Amino acid sequence: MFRLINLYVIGPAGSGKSTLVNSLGGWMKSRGYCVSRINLDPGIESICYPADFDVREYVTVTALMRKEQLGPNGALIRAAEIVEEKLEEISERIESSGADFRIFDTPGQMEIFLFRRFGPSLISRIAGRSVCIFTIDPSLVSTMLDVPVVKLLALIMELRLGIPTLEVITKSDLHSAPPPWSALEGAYIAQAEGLSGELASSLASIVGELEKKRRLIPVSSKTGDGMEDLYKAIGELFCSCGDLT
Ligand SMILES: Nc1nc2c(ncn2[C@@H]2O[C@H](COP(=O)(O)OP(=O)(O)OP(=O)(O)O)[C@@H](O)[C@H]2O)c(=O)[nH]1
Ligand SMILES: [Mg+2]
Repeated sequence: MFRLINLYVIGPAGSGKSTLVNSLGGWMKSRGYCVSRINLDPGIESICYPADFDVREYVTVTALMRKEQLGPNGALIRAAEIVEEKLEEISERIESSGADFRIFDTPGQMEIFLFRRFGPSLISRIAGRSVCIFTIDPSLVSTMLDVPVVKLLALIMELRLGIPTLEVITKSDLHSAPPPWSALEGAYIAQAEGLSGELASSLASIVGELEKKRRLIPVSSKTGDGMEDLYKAIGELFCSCGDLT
């Protein structure tokens, strides 16, 4: 018997969320799972996957910009408020789909999902086990100073949403994996001075701990590389053998 698992794909703008919703969903379907793909981004123009639920039935950023004379960010915030007002109806509709996995696509301005009530409220309402898949564009981790930024962002996300988080490096067909933090830690501390030097040392130990406990999972939505690894990592969150069946 499969467990119902909600996968919330969250990450910075353009990091490959929507494409991953499509490719991971396709990969799971090809292995016989029943998958439901859900668009929670009211700003998206066109969706690259067959959506079983589309929040744009309720509100779109483009329409709000016109109707309420708002800029794109203001309209997105307003859209999040409108969605929140309809949360009961929306969560009931999402739950009515009988899937093994529900994969949620979220807005590129991730603070809308993360720091407004919309995201955490939705997650707490939807039944099933939930996982955050934090998508990281490899071009954002090209220097040693980038590693702590993404690791800490993922940690903040986990604390804010209260669900386990997997760190996924997308577009692995375009870039090689970032260097391990352990190899860079000394250099990171060495370049900071004064108070920031002391803080850098504490930060380095937190990031080092995070790296030991949570690896970066490289995936490519274009080639399908890493999908199996991601699937296993989801399984390992709930069962040490990694088997979801
Ligand atoms: N080569 C390559 N390109 C990718 C991959 N995943 C996504 N892309 C490209 O990256 C761009 C952004 O992808 P999206 O899936 O729209 O990213 P997103 O995070 O949903 O973007 P927003 O919703 O605007 O924040 C698109 O041009 C994709 O085709 C990948 O694995 N490999
Ligand atoms: Mg998108």
